[in-house]
Amino acid sequence: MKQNLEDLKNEFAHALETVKNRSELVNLKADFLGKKGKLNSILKSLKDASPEVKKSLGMKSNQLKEAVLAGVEKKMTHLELSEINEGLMKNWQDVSFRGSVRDNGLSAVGYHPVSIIQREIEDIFLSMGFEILDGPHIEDDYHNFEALNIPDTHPARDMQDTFWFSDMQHLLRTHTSCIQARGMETRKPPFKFIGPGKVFRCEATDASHEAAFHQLEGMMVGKDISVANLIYFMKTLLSEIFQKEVNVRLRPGFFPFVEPGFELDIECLICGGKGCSVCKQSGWVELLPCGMVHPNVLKSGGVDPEEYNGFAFGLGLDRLVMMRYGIDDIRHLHSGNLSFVSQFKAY
Ligand code: FA5
Repeated sequence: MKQNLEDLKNEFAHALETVKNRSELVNLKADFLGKKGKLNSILKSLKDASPEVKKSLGMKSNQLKEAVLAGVEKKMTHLELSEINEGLMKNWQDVSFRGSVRDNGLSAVGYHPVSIIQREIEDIFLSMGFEILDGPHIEDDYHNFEALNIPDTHPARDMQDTFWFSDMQHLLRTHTSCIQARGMETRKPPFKFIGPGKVFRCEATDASHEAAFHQLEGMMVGKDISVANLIYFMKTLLSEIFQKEVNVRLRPGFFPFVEPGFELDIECLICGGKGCSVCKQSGWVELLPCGMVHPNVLKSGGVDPEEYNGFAFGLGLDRLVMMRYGIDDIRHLHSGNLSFVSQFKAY
């Protein structure tokens, strides 16, 4: 019987060497230690042996059992490591290897649709003699509000929910109209410029609202500028962008920095004016608030309102993009999804 246990030990050691994977190992373990396994069948044959024999062989069989368990565990660790290494070798990539296609972010993906339209508008206004200005995202209270005829106590401050810095003097600009304020400070009339950029409002998002979105400001200051000039530039802009007639409506709008002020809405091109989540079932999308620059704003910018006047507008770029491409939710524009961006024609 002792010999049988000795033979079983050798048989196990030999079988263990030939095991190639984890399922073979599990089977081997069952074959030796399972209920109907080889060790148990030896032990069963001991039932009629004397107590001394049972005692001595019982000890030996326990030792064998422990040796089998230890062997299985060691082999299992070895097999697991080999599997991991094999997987790594199969998926190995030389990260320093230079690919045959170089993607500079434009060939495969293209410009973001907001950039495409922004550049088109910049070209339209450059061709009409406008300058392109930039301004800081972090603004001061003066340029975002005060210089635009919105003093500290003015209720219009609540029209735009502001992200303030802890000093309560600086903020993330809520509109590109601050570019007007800064542009006037460094120019003598006549002048005309546009100022595109990102703006920020502490607002809940929905199909047509984002907390960070894009506007494009425009301003023209000179002598005898009229609402007719303003409407001419707005119409030129829209017909160039859409390359077709679009239905617009002009209605009175209140902004402290213009007088009179207007809201130029475009008929919703997502639903054709029938009503949808983008136009909030109204059939119209607020796109282009505008108006004649308020004399107080001209004064703050160092321009004499007795001699000069002008118009200003603040285009909602994201909504314009949505209308042109038929995008039914503004959040697609900020999703960071490259497959979404790659649908749009590069500039
Ligand atoms: C303004 O921001 C004014 N500064 C515009 C202006 C400039 C008026 C010059 C007169 C003269 P308003 O808050 O309405 O106005 O925003 C302008 C446009 O930005 C809106 O018509 C809309 O197209 C877009 N817009 C406003 N809020 C959001 C938002 N949360 N998400 C996306 N687009 C928005």
